[in-house]
Amino acid sequence: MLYFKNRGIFTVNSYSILFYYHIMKRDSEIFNYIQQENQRQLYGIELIASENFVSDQVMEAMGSILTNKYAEGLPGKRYYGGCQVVDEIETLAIERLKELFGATWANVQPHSGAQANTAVFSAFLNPGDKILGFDLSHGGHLSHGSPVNISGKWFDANFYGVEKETGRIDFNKVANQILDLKPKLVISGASAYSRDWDYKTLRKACDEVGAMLLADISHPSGLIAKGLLNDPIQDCHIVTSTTHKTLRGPRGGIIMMGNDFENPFGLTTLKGKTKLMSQVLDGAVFPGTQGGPLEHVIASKAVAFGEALSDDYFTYIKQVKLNASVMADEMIKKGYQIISGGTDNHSMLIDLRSKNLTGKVAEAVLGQAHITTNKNMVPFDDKSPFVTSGIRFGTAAITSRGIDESGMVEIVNLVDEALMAAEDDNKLNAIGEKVKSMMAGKPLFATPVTA
Ligand code: DSN
Repeated sequence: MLYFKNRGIFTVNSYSILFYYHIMKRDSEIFNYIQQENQRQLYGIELIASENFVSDQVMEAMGSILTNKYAEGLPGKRYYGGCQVVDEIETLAIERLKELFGATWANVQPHSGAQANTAVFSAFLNPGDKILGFDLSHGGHLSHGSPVNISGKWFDANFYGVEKETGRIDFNKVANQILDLKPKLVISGASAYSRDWDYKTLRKACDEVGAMLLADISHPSGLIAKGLLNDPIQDCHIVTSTTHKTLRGPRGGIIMMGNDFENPFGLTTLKGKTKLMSQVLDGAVFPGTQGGPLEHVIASKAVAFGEALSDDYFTYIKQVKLNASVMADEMIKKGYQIISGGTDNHSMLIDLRSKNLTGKVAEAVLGQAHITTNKNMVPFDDKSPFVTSGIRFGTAAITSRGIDESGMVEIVNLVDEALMAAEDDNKLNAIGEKVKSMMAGKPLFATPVTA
């Protein structure tokens, strides 16, 4: 039998209460805001696909005295003294991460997913080089070549998208695009794409033109780690990810390599030694694009990787996937149009045009009912990114709170009720009360315990 430990509704654990006590005495302004955010998180339904709730241990490591330590460099090769303890911590983080994904090499220092991607670009590209990524307006990510990001400003960014009829990427078409374009780097991965990726087809095309293949698995990394989606590690030259989405760690980034870590890259050095791709990447993180690593966050990443190696996490992430598929089915039953007709992962993108709603209105209406989401462009959208025709849902956070399939049916009913009451404040407030009572008493991080 599976049940969930409840550690009270004021906050997530006693450590946090201690933390609040100190901060209350020393800075009541900030304490009040943190308490307000604590209440918002506790009583709301969190459906933002890129968010999650971390365990007490993950949070404790992040709030630890490790924040005091400078450690530029890598374990055993630092530019500061006193790194003997953080060396052990960072090494453990790297080893756990490699075990989790079956990677051969890893760097755990990137401060975020966008930083991890920027390090990859700075390692292997020169300004003006051609890159090929998934179109932002079809569900891609800013750091994959958008003109407002360094990746689009410094490189010749080209894009692939989904098919209008299916809402899916046709990987054979992308392979042909790679053969025609001959980019230096191809990026797979998305912020709002609910289907799996064909890394093998992409790699074959990349090999034919000598392109490098990067998989940014920030969204589905937890599902990939546990074998619930295709594995990019051996097929892609490089894999980047955030650590705070389905992986349920602190906010941060990582870079990994599988088969290609010992590939030589670039010119031989003055001493006649050829650099390996992994060495070039290490140098691109520090000193290339970052200064001192955040060792408190690296410790917290290590804790999260340890959790993700456990059977409890496997139970959790399977439930995330099941909850998403139940949610998509229930939305479809209520007449909503899911891009690609469903989901293989934790997320879904919903085109609201058939309901005569914009993403902007839907986000605001659901917010009034304490259901947090984000508006999102849908493929071939006729509205601006500030309005959008779509909304994106994800189940990683709500599953951390202990919600199962029956809870997802209840949530879809509340979502639909709210969207259908878009201009009725009284009704939206009443739905908000139902949401509050549904979430009351559910801890942010509900640890599954097998009795
Ligand atoms: N902005 C994040 C997301 O919501 O998907 C990705 O960086």
